[in-house]
Amino acid sequence: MQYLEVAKEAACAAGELLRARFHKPLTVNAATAHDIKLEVDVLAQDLITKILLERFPQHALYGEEGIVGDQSSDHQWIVDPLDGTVNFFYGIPHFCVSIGLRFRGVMMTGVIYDPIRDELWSGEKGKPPLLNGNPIRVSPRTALAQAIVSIGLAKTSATIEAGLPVLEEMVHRVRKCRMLGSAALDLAYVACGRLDAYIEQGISLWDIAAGSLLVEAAGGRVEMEARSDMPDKFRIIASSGRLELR
Ligand code: LIP
Repeated sequence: MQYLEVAKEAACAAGELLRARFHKPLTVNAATAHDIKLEVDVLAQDLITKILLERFPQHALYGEEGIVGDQSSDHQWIVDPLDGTVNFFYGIPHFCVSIGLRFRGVMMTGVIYDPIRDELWSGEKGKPPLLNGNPIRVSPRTALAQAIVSIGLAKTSATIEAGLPVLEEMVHRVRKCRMLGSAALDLAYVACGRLDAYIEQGISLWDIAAGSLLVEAAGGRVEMEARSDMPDKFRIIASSGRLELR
């Protein structure tokens, strides 16, 4: 319980920092064809690291903006301080903070906070997850033709090439495909039944760790596979578990 409460505290504090800097002048640390790295990502991760590791100094942290501590520690926090960075940069109010805790390799705790809609998803392994304190479940829909599926293409031409055939196939089989730009919010939306599935071909652990725990705790299914051709990247299919996606 204490880990969940501290994770929520850290997510809300980082969310407050992001909200205060949204629509304000931003420092760009790096920009590539399909990605942008912002200084605010680093500031948010520093704040999260301070809150988590001051409370649990023996824990490690593995984040998009860097790692802290011995990654072979029993407890490892997996953090994306700003998921949906490109949305944030363009003023699109769809981004979040994602914080997960892994104990000896198993996800135990997950928190995702959308500071614009003030929506906080929280969950622990084996317990019903919550959205702003209310229990959530995955979608009851069983027909693919009625499903809404979010597809991510990530950040490189290799991940785009890997994802386009999935989009091309899915767009004809489901009611609607969406590309929302935040893997963590996609997973949170699957966990509470807004989306029926989320699929991405080359995504990082910090984007999907907390959300994967929430989807499974909400009764859904998560298939995650490390890509041998893309270091530290995963292929993920997260869904309600009620659809024939293959
Ligand atoms: C984003 C993911 C999204 C993916 C983007 C990017 P970031 O994470 O949430 O699913 O398609 O390319 O990876 O960079 O905003 O933390």
